[in-house]
Amino acid sequence: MKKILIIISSFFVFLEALANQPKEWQLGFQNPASDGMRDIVNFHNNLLLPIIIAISVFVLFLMLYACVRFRASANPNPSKRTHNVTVEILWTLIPCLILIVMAVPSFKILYKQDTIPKADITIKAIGYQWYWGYEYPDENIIFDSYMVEEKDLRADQPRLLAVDNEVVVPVNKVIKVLITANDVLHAWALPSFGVKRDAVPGRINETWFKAEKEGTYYGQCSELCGIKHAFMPITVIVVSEEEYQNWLSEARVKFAKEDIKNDKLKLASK
Ligand SMILES: [Cu+2]
Repeated sequence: MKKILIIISSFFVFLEALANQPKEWQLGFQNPASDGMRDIVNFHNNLLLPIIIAISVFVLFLMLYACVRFRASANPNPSKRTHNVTVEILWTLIPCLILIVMAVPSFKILYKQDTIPKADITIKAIGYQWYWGYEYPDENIIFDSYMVEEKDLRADQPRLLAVDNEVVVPVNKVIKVLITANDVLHAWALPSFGVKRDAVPGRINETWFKAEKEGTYYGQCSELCGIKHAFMPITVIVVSEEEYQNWLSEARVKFAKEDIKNDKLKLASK
């Protein structure tokens, strides 16, 4: 049994290693690029998956056993029994214990995600119908990020995931993300970083991540927000500190924030 579980979970780990963005026929999670996501993947692969498989196999066994053992021809006079105290206590207690076993590591991960370490960089993501706007409040930078249409895609850009202006952050730095929306509910989600938070008009949610590897990471709006919900992707490029400084000096000019009071004015100023 243990061997089968190891084979099945290593299959998922193998698939995971292939992915830096969603892949065709992908099973399991995308490749983790932060400590938080690694916790989630381990929790899923090493605890949830074995429990799910064990319960499924057990229930299947019970059904098959009942079908064969208590079939009409083998059991012409069925039992009239309606209660069995021992069985009833067991099928209440065992699921409770399973839930407790799952809850402890689950809460540990939740609280770890909830505690934001001292941030090196703060960015603000604003959901609009239907694109994301970004702000680097400490750098006087503000820009919009639209999906690249299929006909305009470069060879290295994935369909429905690439954007015109990407979020750029340095590697191995704590990035705090403030998330809000301008019109309806959206959600800023980036699977590789284990990040997903609702973007709610009129309030600011926060989350954080620390990317461990340079690269391009893709996410999508994850709250059904309207007709073009599927077309407001999120692209984060993780670069070295030096490249980040270069990007900053360009972005401070290109995306200089002009009016703090009204985000919409920046559209007119382009
Ligand atoms: Cu949305």
